[in-house]
Amino acid sequence: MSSDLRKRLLEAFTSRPDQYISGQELANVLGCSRTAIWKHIEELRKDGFALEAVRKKGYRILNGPKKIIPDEIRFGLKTKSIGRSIYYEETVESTQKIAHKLSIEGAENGTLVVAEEQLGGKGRLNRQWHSPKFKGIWMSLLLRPNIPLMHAPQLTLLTAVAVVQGIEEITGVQAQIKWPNDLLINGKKVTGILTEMQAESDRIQSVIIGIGINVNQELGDYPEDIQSIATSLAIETKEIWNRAQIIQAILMQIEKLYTLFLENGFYPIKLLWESYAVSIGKKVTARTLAGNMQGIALGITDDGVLLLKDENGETHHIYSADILI
Ligand code: BT5
Repeated sequence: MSSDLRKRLLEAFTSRPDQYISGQELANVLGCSRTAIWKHIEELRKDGFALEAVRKKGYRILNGPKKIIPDEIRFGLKTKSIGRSIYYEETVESTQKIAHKLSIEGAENGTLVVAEEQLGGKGRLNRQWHSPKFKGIWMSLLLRPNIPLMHAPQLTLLTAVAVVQGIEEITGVQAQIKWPNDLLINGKKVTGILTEMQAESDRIQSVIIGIGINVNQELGDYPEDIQSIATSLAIETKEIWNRAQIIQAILMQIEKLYTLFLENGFYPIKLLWESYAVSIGKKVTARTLAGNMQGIALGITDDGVLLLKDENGETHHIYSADILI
């Protein structure tokens, strides 16, 4: 389907919200046949747009793609384990919380929790993650890797690479990774990742990877305090995106990279990660719980730890911090 025609069709609808537009008028304005319009409308419907058709009046858009239908994620998903089992709910406190509960109940590796809205979405260090209804991808993936405890943070970096690749595949936009868990487009945050773990003595029971992706928000959808630091795929591309399709692309990438990781270790992931990293080679400030430290971000170790060279030439290992570029 011509994406240009689709875009213009959506523009025609969104410029006249609540109004009916006849098929003939749409065909005239967009310079195509009424059959082409009808086909595009069917495609949009398939993508979850609520489009109403009334005889003699025409078409009207009721709203953008609304719900994520779990079947839409499952359909055509070629993964073996990642996302084969999907737990979906419209409103939750946090998908992380549900995934933790499912983990205790013995949920299988690859189980995915998806919600339309989180009332208590979590960032790191108990910060809030703004998760408005129908606008983004709020999901948690449960993995049961047989790896040493200290390697678990590598899965955050692996996920960041997978999300960059999934987003790029669908939207054509390449986000950049800011160590350890932010994805940025034009310097603003489009995705945050939160990795939590359940472990017993030194054995990992499960790793729960929370992924929050801003997809169809407009700037006004954000609270004021994050408007200047956040962006969404829609803001950057001026298009509304089908979230199920993006989830599918990301799950495929996660499975590919996770298999590579289990077979060959972190090194191949590290190389990919570095190719998308924004902070490497730059002067940054690492804000850690122990205080701020300035220096040049040299790169990451084979374990995924950030290396920071301070002004005295001394190199520090940073395990956890917020990075200001
Ligand atoms: C993160 O924390 O970036 C991890 C976010 C993980 C969210 C997912 S959604 C699915 C799963 N379920 C959950 O409950 N959580 C995970 P951190 O690096 O600490 O960043 C948090 C900070 O980002 C906040 O203090 C705000 O400044 C900013 N922020 C909050 N909501 C945002 C949003 N929607 N977009 C961009 N920035 C946001």
